[in-house]
Amino acid sequence: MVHFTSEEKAAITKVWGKVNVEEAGGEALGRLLVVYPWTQRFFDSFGNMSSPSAIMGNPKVKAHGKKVLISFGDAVKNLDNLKSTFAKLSELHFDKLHVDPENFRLLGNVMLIVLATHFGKEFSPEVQAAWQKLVVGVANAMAHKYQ
Ligand code: HEG
Repeated sequence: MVHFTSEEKAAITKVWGKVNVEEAGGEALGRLLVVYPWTQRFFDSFGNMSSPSAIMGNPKVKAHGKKVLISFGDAVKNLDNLKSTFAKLSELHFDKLHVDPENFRLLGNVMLIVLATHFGKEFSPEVQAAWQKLVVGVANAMAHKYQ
């Protein structure tokens, strides 16, 4: 289980407060689909994903990315109990959606890249370290109900 110091919590919360979930969510999911094309198979109802620009401009990708990032925001509010926070979603992704949990880790890494590009110097090594722990914690929590 990941544990966050009060400094890490402060660093995570500060950055999160400035994240535009609509923009960053679409960008993170879009980049996941471009960088790891096999992840597109989960979204075959999303329409045109024929090129990186089609993916990044796809309104369904943007909408779903926003949904995922809003849900990710629950992690920021529940840093001390990620497992219970994501228990229901973990079950859904396992039972119904059949998403391989490795993809949660990939999405977490893409999230870090998006934050780094948006925040530049503000995304200092210490801030990155705190966020890195968070994305690992969320990926583990999302994988927790897999059996
Ligand atoms: Mg998932 C649905 C959250 C990673 C594929 N995802 C959802 C929903 C949420 C969510 C909140 C809507 C659930 C509902 O309708 O009740 N997803 C979520 C989080 C994370 C994640 C928090 C990781 C941190 N999801 C993820 C990844 C994939 C994926 C990596 C695939 C590569 N999610 C997926 C699919 C759906 C959802 C296929 C259903 C989409 C739909 O048909 O509406």
